[in-house]
Amino acid sequence: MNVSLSREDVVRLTERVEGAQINGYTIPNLTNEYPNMTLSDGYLVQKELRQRLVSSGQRLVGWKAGLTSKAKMIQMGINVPIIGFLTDRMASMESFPISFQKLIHPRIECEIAFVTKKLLKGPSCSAKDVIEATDYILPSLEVIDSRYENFNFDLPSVVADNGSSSYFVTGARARYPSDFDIRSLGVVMEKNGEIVAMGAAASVLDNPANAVAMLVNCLSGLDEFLPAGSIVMSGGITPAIPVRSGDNIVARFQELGTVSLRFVE
Ligand code: OOG
Ligand code: MG
Repeated sequence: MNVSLSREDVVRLTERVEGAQINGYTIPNLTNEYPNMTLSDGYLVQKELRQRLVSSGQRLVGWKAGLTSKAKMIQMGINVPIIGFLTDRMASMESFPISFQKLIHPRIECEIAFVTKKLLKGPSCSAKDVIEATDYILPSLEVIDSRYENFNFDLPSVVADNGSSSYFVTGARARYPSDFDIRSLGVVMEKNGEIVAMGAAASVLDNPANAVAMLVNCLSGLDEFLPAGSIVMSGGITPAIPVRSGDNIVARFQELGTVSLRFVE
């Protein structure tokens, strides 16, 4: 691993990111202060953050892949997929409006979520392995909220901020991945009744199952694996859409039904 941060630096940066996440304020990119910070350093900070949240009582429920579609890579100016972790505190429900109190500049993404029934381990996990280990797939929405000013970041900084993770919501209609071709699933996203984005699941690394395989192989590089019963968000299909208090989002997925989300003060 190509790391430049000392243990003290990792702890310091984790506290900085954690403060910004909990209280909802922005911080400069971590690379401003540590220009030699690498991608591996970013994952060290992310791991420290995960361990702190877990020891404070949050439960690890799964992982997320990010920057897995061209649309997202172009929007964010980074062409390397990333991963982040998901805890029970990030899970929200469709019927439960999301409060803007601790949010900065949230954006919404529509994604295919996978729920696994078998352990998956890298370093050579394939899309076929992922499909075999998948219990079912769900339509989902992710709320991302970068802790960096103007939603601008570089790769080590966004990884340290756990891939901008904020909330995720899944829809109720579970489907078996063997029942259809995931690649051709279409999705239409509406904000306050107007179509704001649309796409097909194939935009995500040609098949969202490839994003899950990438995630498992990335986990292996971090000496981790994906336990059975994990939820995995495979990454935004379309560019992320900014939202404000009062906005209503509905994502209509072909075959998977709809997922909706409302934002309040
Ligand atoms: C990074 C997180 C990207 C996705 O689905 O691509 C992500 C960001 O864009 O802030 O969650
Ligand atoms: Mg996402």
